[in-house]
Amino acid sequence: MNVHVENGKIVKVTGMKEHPLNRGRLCPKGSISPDYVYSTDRITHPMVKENGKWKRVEWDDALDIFVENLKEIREIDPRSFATIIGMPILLGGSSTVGFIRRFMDVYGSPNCFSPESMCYRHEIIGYILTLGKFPVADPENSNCIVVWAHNPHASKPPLAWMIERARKRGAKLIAIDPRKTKVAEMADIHARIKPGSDTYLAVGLMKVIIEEKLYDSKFVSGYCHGFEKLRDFVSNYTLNEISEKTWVDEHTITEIARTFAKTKPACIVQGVNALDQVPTGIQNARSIAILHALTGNVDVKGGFVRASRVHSKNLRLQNLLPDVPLGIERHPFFYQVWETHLGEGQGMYLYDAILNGDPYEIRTLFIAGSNPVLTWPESEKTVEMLKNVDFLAVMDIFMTETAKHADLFLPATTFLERLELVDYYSVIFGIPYMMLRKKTIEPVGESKSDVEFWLEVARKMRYSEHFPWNNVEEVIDWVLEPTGYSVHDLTEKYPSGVWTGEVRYGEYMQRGFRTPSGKVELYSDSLAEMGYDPLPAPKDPVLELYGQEISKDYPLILTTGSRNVYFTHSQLRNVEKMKKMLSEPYVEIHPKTAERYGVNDGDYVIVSTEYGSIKIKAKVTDGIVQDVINIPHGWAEANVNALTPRKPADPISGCPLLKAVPARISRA
Ligand SMILES: Nc1nc2c(c(=O)[nH]1)N[C@H]1C(S)=C(S)[C@@H](COP(=O)(O)OP(=O)(O)OC[C@H]3O[C@@H](n4cnc5c(=O)[nH]c(N)nc54)[C@H](O)[C@@H]3O)O[C@H]1N2
Ligand SMILES: Nc1nc2c(c(=O)[nH]1)N[C@H]1C(S)=C(S)[C@@H](COP(=O)(O)OP(=O)(O)OC[C@H]3O[C@@H](n4cnc5c(=O)[nH]c(N)nc54)[C@H](O)[C@@H]3O)O[C@H]1N2
Ligand SMILES: [Mo]
Repeated sequence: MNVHVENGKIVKVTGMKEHPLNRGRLCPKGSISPDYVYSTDRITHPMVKENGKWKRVEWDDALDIFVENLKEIREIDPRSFATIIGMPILLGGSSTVGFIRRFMDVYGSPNCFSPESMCYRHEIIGYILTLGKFPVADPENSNCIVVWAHNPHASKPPLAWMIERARKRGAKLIAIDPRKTKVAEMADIHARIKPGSDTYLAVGLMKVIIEEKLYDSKFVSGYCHGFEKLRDFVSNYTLNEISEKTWVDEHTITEIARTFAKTKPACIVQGVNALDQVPTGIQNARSIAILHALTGNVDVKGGFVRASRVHSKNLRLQNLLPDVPLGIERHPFFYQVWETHLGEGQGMYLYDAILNGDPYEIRTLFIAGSNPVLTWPESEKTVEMLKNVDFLAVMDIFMTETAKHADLFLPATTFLERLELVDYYSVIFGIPYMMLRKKTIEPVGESKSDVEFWLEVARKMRYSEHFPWNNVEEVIDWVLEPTGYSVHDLTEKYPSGVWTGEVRYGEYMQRGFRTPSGKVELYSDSLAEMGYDPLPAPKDPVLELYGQEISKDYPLILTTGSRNVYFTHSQLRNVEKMKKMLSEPYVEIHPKTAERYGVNDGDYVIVSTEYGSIKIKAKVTDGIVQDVINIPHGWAEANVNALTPRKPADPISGCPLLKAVPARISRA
């Protein structure tokens, strides 16, 4: 976006027409950036907690406190220092994430965590295990788009606009969602699926495609491994059983399968987290990759494609590490799939380490750009964990529910007050593009950018060998070196970004698939060797994790987190303009379900699970399927994560269950 600055102050932001992704449009969150940057709630100086009270300190003292603690811990066991970084930092691109993690590599702690423990990572792993790479759907050029567990009008507007453009030129559209999203309203077919049953539906689609011989036999025989095994496997399921499990009728299953297989090219746009947060998260992603492969839509324009990556230098020094992170012995693919290193631990294992010293103690925790009290599951335990750690440092812009528990508060700049390399458009959107996010104003108050903070910590730790840089520009120039561009180029010559490669249509014909078999792994020997299901075996999350009895006490299914265009997770509630748009959280309930419990629209209800209860306003709507309730996350006044379990649910990735939790409601 274009940021208009007058006398060192941001006065407004507008869309940037030349940007290939948003093409000049902004979502409401972009437009209100000045309110966010200049919010009077911002904490703009470092603070330490003394006898339960915050005390303002100078940066140098704050840095000394932190560094002394790190030195002490390193003597005991460097692994006892852990970091959690959240979305704003992950979206800072490789020069920000890699930088913080390089520090951990040099320090000697593998214990890096992020919300990827429950988001997106699972999709990446599933696609790599199946295709040896991580492609994305290409709706812009597609004639049949399946939007599966995704609500891009709320969560990824540029993608919603791509789908709208495709729809206008006549592309078919299919939505798979328990809720009536905008995409579902636009769609030819809307499968109102039971949450958590998606692997069943995928198997049903494979069954129809295989048994009706709608698959691309040339691609399957030439480039797929394990077709016969998959064919035999899907023949074990009847459409009747799949319909019972998914609440999608047989006719609709068949129609989706036929439409998807017969329309060329076709693609499936997988949501960013809903299919992850169930026991079959990896298998869901595998299923989506398999459906593209069966129908010959891999590496095809309008299908499932990959764009060339930005060839920048990697800041990580993982070979210096003494050990793998927490959770990885149990879930090795979460850390590494063949030659692809994913570089962090499974955060659900932090709880036992901090609370029980299992398998060893975590003594110091650093959290930046994340608000786990509201965004991580089982918040009662999350709070207990934050209270139990010996030393907690939080770097944030505001005094969040998480920061309240800190011993040290470090004030961060917003994304408009620092320099960053945005080099992930190709990975997320299949657009081979790179752009520098400029520092538009000087940091507000004494706030520091995350990378500047770590540069200073590295200096005080005397890590000059691995941190030879004097400032962020030098870091980014180092990262950019192989690309032939510099910070200067991207600021002066190409301020709106540069194209960095192309979309690699037909890639497999040149280089095959980088899997052990060299083919698309419909059947995965790698999963079989580790004792996991080699085929996308469906599981009912409730039966798998709780057993049938639970439904006596908790008969409803709670899905959580559905995005809203005005907020990002727990953020922006303190921006008046946004709070006006939506002032209070709510639980969505189908009219028939509401009637059964005597609940009217606007009533307050108590929603309970085995993990806790919250009081929340009821929104009675037929926009949600019967017997399912939906609650967004990120609201301190009704924290849905008080209701969610932290226990790893997916045996392959360790992802917790956030999308199909047994629940009940009662009148408040
Ligand atoms: N405005 C805004 N945008 C965001 C974010 C934000 O907080 N605010 N967060 C960003 C992040 S980190 C992420 S991960 C993405 C997430 O963005 P999306 O992937 O769009 O995720 P959700 O809105 O959680 O869920 C998408 C849809 O999945 C449906 N769903 C729920 N459970 C199931 C299920 O079991 N099966 C199926 N088939 N569907 C189900 C929900 O009803 C919802 O309509 O959004 C990103 N964009
Ligand atoms: N029940 C349930 N829980 C969920 C989800 C769900 O669907 N259901 N979704 C999950 C998903 S997919 C995700 S990705 C996570 C997201 O989880 P988090 O990443 O923890 O989400 P946010 O609430 O956006 O927290 C970001 C914090 O960073 C601060 N911040 C902003 N910019 C900066 C910066 O530049 N530097 C620093 N240091 N701080 C900054 C903000 O003030 C805010 O406090 O939530 C997860 N939680
Ligand atoms: Mo996410």
